[in-house]
Amino acid sequence: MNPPEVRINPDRLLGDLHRLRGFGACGPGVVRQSLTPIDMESRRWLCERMREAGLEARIDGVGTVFGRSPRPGRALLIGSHTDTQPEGGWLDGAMGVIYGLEVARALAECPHTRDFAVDVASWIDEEGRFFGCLGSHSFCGELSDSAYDATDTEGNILRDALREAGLEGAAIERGDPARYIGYAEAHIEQGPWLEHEGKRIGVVTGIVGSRNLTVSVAGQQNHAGTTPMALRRDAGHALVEFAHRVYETFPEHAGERSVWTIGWMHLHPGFESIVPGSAEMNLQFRDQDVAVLDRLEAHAHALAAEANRQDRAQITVERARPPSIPALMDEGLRGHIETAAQRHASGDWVRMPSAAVHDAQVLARHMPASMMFVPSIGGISHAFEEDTAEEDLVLGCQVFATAAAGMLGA
Ligand code: HGY
Ligand code: MN
Ligand code: MN
Repeated sequence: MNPPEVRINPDRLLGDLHRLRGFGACGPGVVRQSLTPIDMESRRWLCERMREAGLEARIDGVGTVFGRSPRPGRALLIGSHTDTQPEGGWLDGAMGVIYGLEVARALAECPHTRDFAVDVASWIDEEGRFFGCLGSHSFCGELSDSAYDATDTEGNILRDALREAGLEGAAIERGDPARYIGYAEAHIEQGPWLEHEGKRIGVVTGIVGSRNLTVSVAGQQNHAGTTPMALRRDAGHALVEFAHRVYETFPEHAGERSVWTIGWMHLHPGFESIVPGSAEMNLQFRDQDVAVLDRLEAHAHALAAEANRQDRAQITVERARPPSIPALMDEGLRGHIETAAQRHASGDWVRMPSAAVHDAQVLARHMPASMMFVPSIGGISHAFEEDTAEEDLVLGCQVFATAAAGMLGA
């Protein structure tokens, strides 16, 4: 299964990556949250680049940039996202979209593969400013109308943000799974394993599921001086105690690779001389196994019940948004990535799970899906310092292009 020599253009690849980086550059990182003006500016640029690559490109009604190949026959769909976290790295998502663009160009330039169809997508809002993996959910017909009422942390409503972005009434791109042989996504690993193992390519076997809970506490706002400690119903104390119990007891209920994170805490009203009357925090946890996720979610509720029996502040635990569901990658597509990795990075590749969530796990519910990783320097991501060695970016794209040709039957 040795596909012909499809050659990427490293200068063109790196040029587009750095041009995209410029939209919202913030030191070495990027701030380009979905549907903001800078994000829409970058989408218009990407749309133009897709058209120059011969794709019929447009920005759809939820903000996904979609480039459809005019070539006949079933296509390979390649995608990722170009929106970032509120403090994001320059490669998270962006690399996979520009890889898709470069693969479409490289296959079109190779006599053996010029008639293959490659569609390329930048899915809107993978990072969940409003709704995690919004674009891939929409493309796959999984988006309910209520999603348009989703809000960001400042209370902006998705429906309004789409109108302000000039997308109101624009047609929604709906994927027809019959058009595709499958989906492929390249991404930075965002973790330390490839670097730790001394490998340059990760062939993804499966993607974790993630659950996001909101923990809310109702106490009694009061005077920080005159209220005796024994009489307080201090929501802040109850929340911090709950958080402590999570870190103390989750390991007993977790799987080998489970992770959990408290990303934010709010105490109300948040002044030094007022005992907090209410408080809330998020609790996110991830694992490849739904049974483990169920166990951890049940334990979070058990911790709240245990705390409430002390009849101080009252704790409630509820889902902040629908869970993201674990997914296994397609073995056939994975085999093409492995063949390409063996060809261009013999001995430097490894199979591995994804501890990050990705649009690929949404597409995997509708067609065969695959993912490939390149290393993250220091394993850092979702931070301005996120980076990948240039030679790994170039090698990754070459492996991905050869794999794509193989998937399409070269
Ligand atoms: O959080 C994630 O795993 C993804 O990077 N949004
Ligand atoms: Mn991310
Ligand atoms: Mn990402």
